[in-house]
Amino acid sequence: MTRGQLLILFTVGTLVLAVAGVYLLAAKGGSSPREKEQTTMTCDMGISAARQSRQPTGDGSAQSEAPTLNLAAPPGPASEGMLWIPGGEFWMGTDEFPDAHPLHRVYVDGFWMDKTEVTTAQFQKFVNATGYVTIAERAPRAEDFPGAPPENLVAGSVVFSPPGHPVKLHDHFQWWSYIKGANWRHPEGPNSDIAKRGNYPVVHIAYDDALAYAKWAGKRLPTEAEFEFAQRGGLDRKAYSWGDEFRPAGTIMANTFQGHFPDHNTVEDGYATAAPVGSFSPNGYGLYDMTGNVWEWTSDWYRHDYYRTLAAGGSIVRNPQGPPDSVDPSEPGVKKKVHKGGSFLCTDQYCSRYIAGGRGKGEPDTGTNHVGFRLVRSDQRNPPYKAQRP
Ligand SMILES: [Ca+2]
Repeated sequence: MTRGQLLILFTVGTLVLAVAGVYLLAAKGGSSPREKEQTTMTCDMGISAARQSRQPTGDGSAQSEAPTLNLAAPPGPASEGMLWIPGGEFWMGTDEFPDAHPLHRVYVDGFWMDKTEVTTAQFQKFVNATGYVTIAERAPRAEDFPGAPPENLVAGSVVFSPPGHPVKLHDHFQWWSYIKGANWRHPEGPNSDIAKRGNYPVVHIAYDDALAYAKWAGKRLPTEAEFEFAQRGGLDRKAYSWGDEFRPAGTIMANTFQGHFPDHNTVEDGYATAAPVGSFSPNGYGLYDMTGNVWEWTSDWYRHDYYRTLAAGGSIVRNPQGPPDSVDPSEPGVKKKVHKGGSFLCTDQYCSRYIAGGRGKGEPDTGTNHVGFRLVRSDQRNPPYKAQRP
């Protein structure tokens, strides 16, 4: 699902869901509905189905290959709101999804990381200081979206708009709408605001918006490998950032989706959309919401076969920064960056990619109300990575 598809294919909404009940070809893609259904299902079929089709890793030396964390002390005092992530060697990926397979050995240098997702209050400071206008606040240009009806070329963003009844899960247009006036100040559209959401993750952030904030803050987006190393919190190949049990001793550990997706959220965890940052327990490194709440941008391009390419090399991959280009067979021709961590819409039933090692993806110009970000900073002793721009 991309911003461009919604702008071209559907009537732009105000606050009410506007979707067609039929599956339409992606304007930027070329796959048939059947092909698209199959590839989308491969990524989003839910963890139970995925486990039935999983491919065994086959390594017999797990104990000797547990993560090797760097032991050096932090290189200095932490900046406000950041934590030292020691870096080291770990197993990256998961067997649960074809695009996150196979597990492969990765080394990352130590780095500083924001303890929480960037909040609306933090983003407000950036906007106050710079006058920055996010992509969602700018009217889309006709030349960027050929084929879009002129009346659809209005500033807005993509909002989760659940139907009131069960729908087939292969058609994500059933629950995503382009809403006029939705942006970081108005997460669900013009009638919503952030007056009482200063401590919530900022959302409707496109990739370039995150880069602009990062430049102002003197930080950068994490690579996918850095995010995953940090997400695992020092644990080895666990399903979640806290261990293998989703609810250890019945405790809810993250903001995800309960009930029947997408039509009926029972909100057992207390949050139908984003939760204030730090509402749930931190992981082993002290980082909050590394699973669930909102997806987070990384600097890596998304390729479905990237892990297979790395694993084929046979050696430990050091500080990988993603492939040079993007390929997503489920939406050919649409270049995407990797999202990590999952969101408040993740559920065992659908989009289970909140599990550690799972991968999300999104077109750089597409912010939604379940995508945000957090930033990192290199240790000055290590060379900074060059951020890849879309
Ligand atoms: Ca929730």
